[in-house]
Amino acid sequence: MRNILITGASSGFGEAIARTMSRENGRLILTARSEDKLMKLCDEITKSTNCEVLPLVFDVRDPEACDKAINSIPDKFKPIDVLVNNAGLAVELDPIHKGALEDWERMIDTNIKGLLYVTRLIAPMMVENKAGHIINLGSTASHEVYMGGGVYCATKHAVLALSKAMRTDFLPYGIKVTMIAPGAAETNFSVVRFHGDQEKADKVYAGYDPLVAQDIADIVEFVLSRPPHVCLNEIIVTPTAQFNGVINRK
Ligand code: NDP
Ligand code: 8X3
Repeated sequence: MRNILITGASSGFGEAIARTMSRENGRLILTARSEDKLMKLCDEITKSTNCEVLPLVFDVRDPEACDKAINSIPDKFKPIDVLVNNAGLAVELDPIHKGALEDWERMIDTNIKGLLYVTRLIAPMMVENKAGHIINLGSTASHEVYMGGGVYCATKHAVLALSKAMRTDFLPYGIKVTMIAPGAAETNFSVVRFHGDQEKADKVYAGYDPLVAQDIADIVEFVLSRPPHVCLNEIIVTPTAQFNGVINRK
């Protein structure tokens, strides 16, 4: 029975990963800021599976809140076997000379610093246990840069660097690290990027079949089903109509 902690479980990939992994009937720790959405998901999983669920409401950008939340996890949900660092976002599509500091800080603080804060609290349990698996959500933006996406792409390049760093640092302890790098997926991602403008968000996915959250959840399930001697270091997945974040059929 595995203990799995998923950040950003209130929406999109995180929510789909939570539903999929709940079929294992293990224990899930689901985190996000949106308490209502998180509680609704936890209730649903509790009613429909034998999985035990612990909701933790906190902002990954706040190191003290991360500390308090992770330290509140009851022993029953420990050791944490799997950490899915999924919480993240893009804000706007501005060229660097027009970028708003506030947007840059939201992306850098969530996608890089938040991922580090959470990992720093969970990884010692894995090191002590000499086992564990960390899955980081990178992106095709971990490899390419597109117009207006500079700071978001920089944060996802950082996730690639940190995934490699974790893999090397944790190698002596038998901890697996996998970075999943999706291309365009229709979740709440673009709605958040464009401050709730659904029409603008819809245009991102018009004219082709984007990935959906379940595609990523299926990959996580596959990654977590490999035998102990196999570590998938990185998986790049795009819609068939997209080669990477720059070249697509649209
Ligand atoms: P969603 O907007 O649907 O979900 C993002 C999740 O992250 C939400 O649960 C949100 O919860 C959580 N989150 C955001 N900011 C914070 C924060 N400060 N503290 C805690 N939780 C936070 O987007 P996706 O599911 O698409 O994105 C998930 C990850 O996948 C992100 O890292 C994204 O960069 C990456 N990705 C997305 C792609 C796409 O095209 N959709 C492609 C490649 C990668 P709440 O707001 O409740 O806190
Ligand atoms: C999200 C996909 O293409 O918007 O990481 O960067 S993209």
